[in-house]
Amino acid sequence: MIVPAEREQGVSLDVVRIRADFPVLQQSIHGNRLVYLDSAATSQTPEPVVRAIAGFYRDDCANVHRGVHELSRRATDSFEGAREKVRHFINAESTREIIFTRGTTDAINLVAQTFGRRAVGSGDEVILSALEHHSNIVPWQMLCDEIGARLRVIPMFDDGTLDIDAYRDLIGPRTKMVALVHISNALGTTNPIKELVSLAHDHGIPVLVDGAQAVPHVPVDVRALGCDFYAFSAHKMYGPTGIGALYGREEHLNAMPPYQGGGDMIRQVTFEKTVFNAIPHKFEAGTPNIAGTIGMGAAIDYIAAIGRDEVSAHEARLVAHASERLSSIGGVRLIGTAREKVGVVSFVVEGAHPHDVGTILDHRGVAIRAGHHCAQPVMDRLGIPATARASFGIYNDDDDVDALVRAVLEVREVFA
Ligand code: 7TS
Repeated sequence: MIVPAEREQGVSLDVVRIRADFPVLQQSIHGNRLVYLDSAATSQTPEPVVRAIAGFYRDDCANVHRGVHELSRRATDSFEGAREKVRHFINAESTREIIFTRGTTDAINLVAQTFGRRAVGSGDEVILSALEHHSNIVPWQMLCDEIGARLRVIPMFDDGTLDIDAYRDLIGPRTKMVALVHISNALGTTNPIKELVSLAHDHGIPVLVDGAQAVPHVPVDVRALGCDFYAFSAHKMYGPTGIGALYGREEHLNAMPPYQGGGDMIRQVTFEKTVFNAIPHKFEAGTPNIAGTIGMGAAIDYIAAIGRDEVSAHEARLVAHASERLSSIGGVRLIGTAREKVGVVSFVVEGAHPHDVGTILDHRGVAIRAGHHCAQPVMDRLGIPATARASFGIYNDDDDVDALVRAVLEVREVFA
């Protein structure tokens, strides 16, 4: 999508061409061009992904791993083909290490309730960070409450970066699990995951990484990161809702008990005893979201065709540009100013509640999210109830930043 001459000059993606793949972006909202800046919540879906999902229902709809007939064979091939795409996408060693889930939340709950339940005992500790999304807090809290363990939290500085020295001090003989977000959805902070994983591994402690906000924006290599588990959702990376993946190291997955019981996760069932299926099927009870996995595979193909390094560079430039423009507006304060920041720009406007900011922006066709972003502890730590958050994707460009800035200037006028 990038012309070679432009690549040399560091010019960005061909956004006009990319946008043409997203029918949803062709509409106006309240008489204005839709400027979609809420991809951190859910990204939009390009035509090839929609076609792949529709194609399954139109031409190949059947259950997987069961039938001897042609349609079932095709469905199974596409389903397992998507698993291979996911494996390659995060550079896992084997497709046995890729479990399809409903998304990031489902993946983290799976690990907490199977691996976590065995690894963490009464009096033990689970370390999280101050930057976590609720979905990487609540499942661990539920587990700890049930078994009498407790959560320890890596504190963060005012700029939204974690205090690594404090993390070092938190790790102790009672630490049995570490669960950390790769990139913060509320502030955009990129955590030094490889270093954080390695510090835990020095003490033999396993690490789960919440990669929901990382996979759409930066190349991810689970083997290079060294993590034990990595969770993400398709709907934040141009794929469908209701599907995601959990990467788990093979030796862990083999040792873990199943999460749910049912069809497909078994090898043999009698009323006396069940022999479970091999991984990854042991963790995929019941008919899976077949169309979803196929859509997720198509989304991976779509991103790969554009180029992950190119996506990363384009979005880094947009985030820097938006940060600079917004912070130059009087009365606008950026929330989260880490140097390593990806995908999102959170901000507050003096005298205006973020929800009012969001509403005025919506009237100008600019879609952002306003609220605590399912990261209430981040807001509490910074002493604010909420932020306005613009988040970026492959279809955004400088015109979108201009529209955002114009609308925020209007907010300033209204609330001055
Ligand atoms: N982890 C992070 C870092 C997230 O940003 C989200 C969703 C989740 C986990 C949960 O993902 P799910 O697909 O299982 O729901 N984040 C957001 C957001 O920022 N705005 O809406 C959802």
